[in-house]
Amino acid sequence: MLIAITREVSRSIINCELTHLARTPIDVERARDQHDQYESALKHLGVAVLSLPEEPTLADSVFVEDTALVLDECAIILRPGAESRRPETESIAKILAPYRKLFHVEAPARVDGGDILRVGKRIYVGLSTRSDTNAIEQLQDFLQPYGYEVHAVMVTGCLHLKSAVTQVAENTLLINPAWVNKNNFDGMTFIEIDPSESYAANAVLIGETIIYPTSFPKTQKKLDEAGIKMVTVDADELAKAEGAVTCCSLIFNG
Ligand code: CIR
Repeated sequence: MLIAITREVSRSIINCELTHLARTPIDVERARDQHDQYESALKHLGVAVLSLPEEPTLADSVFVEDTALVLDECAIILRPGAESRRPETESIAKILAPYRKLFHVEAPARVDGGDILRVGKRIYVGLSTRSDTNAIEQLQDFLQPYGYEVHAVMVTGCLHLKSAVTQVAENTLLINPAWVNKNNFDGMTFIEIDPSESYAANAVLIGETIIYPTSFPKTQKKLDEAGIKMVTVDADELAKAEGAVTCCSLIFNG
């Protein structure tokens, strides 16, 4: 059975980290309603949702993806690139401990889960403002014994690797080629986002269906035409905090 760890939107989300967007007011209740929709979409797809309580003082704590990498064999507790986000990992380590052997990325290395894209046994790690080569070396040391290959990928113009590319089918990536080069991903086929929808490359794949934001109709049409099945959710309120759909869960086999 698939399990998703999620966390309620913090009342302090207005103080979130921002890198590429200007600060605009965020309606906490609306963000919470949209987050409920997202959890319902996960449940609809047969995922068991473990919803953690709000962390009132941790502004970005809804974005649980950035705190850990969970694989079938182990989990790695990450060291988020933004200092304000590092206290988020403690509660995630506690909840993951019964499920997996844990490794920890050690200082001074920095890496956000938003920069980690797993495709089968390949782990792509974005070199971004949040993630560095020291962390990539540590991930390599943890994961080589389990047969994973770790690849560094340059990203430009966006927060995370998964702002630029995510998996939408077994061998298919949804990509914004302005932010990441296709040559990094040998053997994959690609669906390009519509160039007028820069943030459209982030989707959550569950089985053969994606959870996808309603904000990108042109890219949605391309996905439909490619035969990708989807459940759509409103996600524009958390997008003001530079969060997308992958950011709001940690999904693993229970
Ligand atoms: C941050 O800048 O850390 C948050 N405001 C947004 C994090 C989004 N997380 C993700 O894409 N994995």
